[in-house]
Amino acid sequence: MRIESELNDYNGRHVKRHEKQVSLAKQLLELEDSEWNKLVDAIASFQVAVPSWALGTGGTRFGRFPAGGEPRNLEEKIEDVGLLHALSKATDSISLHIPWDIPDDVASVKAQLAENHLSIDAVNSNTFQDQKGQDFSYKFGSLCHTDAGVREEAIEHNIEVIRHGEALGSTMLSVWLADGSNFPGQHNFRQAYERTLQSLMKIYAAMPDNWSMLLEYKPYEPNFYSMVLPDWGTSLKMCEACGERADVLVDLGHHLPNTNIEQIVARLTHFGRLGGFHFNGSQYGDDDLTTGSIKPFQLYLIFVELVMAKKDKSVKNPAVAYMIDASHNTKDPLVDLLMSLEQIRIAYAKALLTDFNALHRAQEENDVAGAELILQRAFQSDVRPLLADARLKSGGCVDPIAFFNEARVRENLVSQRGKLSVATGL
Ligand SMILES: [Mn+2]
Repeated sequence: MRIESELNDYNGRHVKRHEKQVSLAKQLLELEDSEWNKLVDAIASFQVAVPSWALGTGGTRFGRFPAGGEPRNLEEKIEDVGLLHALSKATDSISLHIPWDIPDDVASVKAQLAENHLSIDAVNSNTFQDQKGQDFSYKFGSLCHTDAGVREEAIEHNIEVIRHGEALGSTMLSVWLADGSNFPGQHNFRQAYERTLQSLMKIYAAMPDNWSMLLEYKPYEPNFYSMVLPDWGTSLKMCEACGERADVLVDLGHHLPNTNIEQIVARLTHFGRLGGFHFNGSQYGDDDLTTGSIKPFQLYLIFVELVMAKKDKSVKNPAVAYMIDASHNTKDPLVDLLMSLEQIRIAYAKALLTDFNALHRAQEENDVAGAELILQRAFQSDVRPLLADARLKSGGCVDPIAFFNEARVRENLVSQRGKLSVATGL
């Protein structure tokens, strides 16, 4: 979909209002032009991957209500992320899920990625469902299974995912395991851990030297009594046993209610093992709501840890991979993703505005109120003009969602792809 001329026209009609807001924001935030520009550059370079499975409606176990015009294949998924990136300039890569996204023609996929200014983020394996023609079933687990044949099949699948990723230029394998048990007595906890670790080590050994593995934990669901990888500690131990290029992935929805996720982020940064994030919003569990929709303050505190770690020379900083992992049941998936991209950058911008020197002093002096007030001051700031400026300066849209609605993007997609097109994925 060619939107450049429409985009220019839209920006042209709104640029005066934008400039006025920038000038007011500079006064309110007490920023010199040079400080403002530095912030704009930092925000503009902050990119978050969109996964191929988030472009359609997710549904629940009770039903699914297609948005209409959902992407029907990998090419249309790339097209949709290309559109999100053209508007937001905040998502320059797409994360693929195998077997849903096996490319028919690698060269043409690569050409399409280049045309849309995109690259491939992590590739994700899938051992939480059985696929057609599969020899063994994952009903009772994959990498942890008691049957060596099942484990071998799951290992082989992960290696196949690495090969597909290599062909497309990815350098990361993301592993999330549904393995676990539903009832007491079903698993021997220690043996299930050991079998999983041995399987993961084989997958790790099959990765090219420049690849890294991201290991994602989750406390419950689909198994409700125990998960083999329920928490960051287990994930960390397994990563350490696998090798230097295995790091922990934090999915914001994969915690029990009220868990202090920012402290987990600080721990993993401290150990040099924070590999990446899956952003989403959560009220109760793995709700996969819009990022920042429920707990924006927590999101800000997570970014405070990330920005603080980056400033700290003693922190060994692995490259952190950022991705949105959300499911859209009632919102338009593309609008939802634009909202998440905005919320993530808002939290990042507020973290950048935080006075870390003053915070450090307040902490050293045990000034409890002072420390909290420093965070509140940054958190309560309105940083939206900074974000809009970053988008405009990168060639994006001053207001992506307003443009999406005005240009009737969803209606156009429905007329091209049909009302009942259903995206592959979750
Ligand atoms: Mn996830």
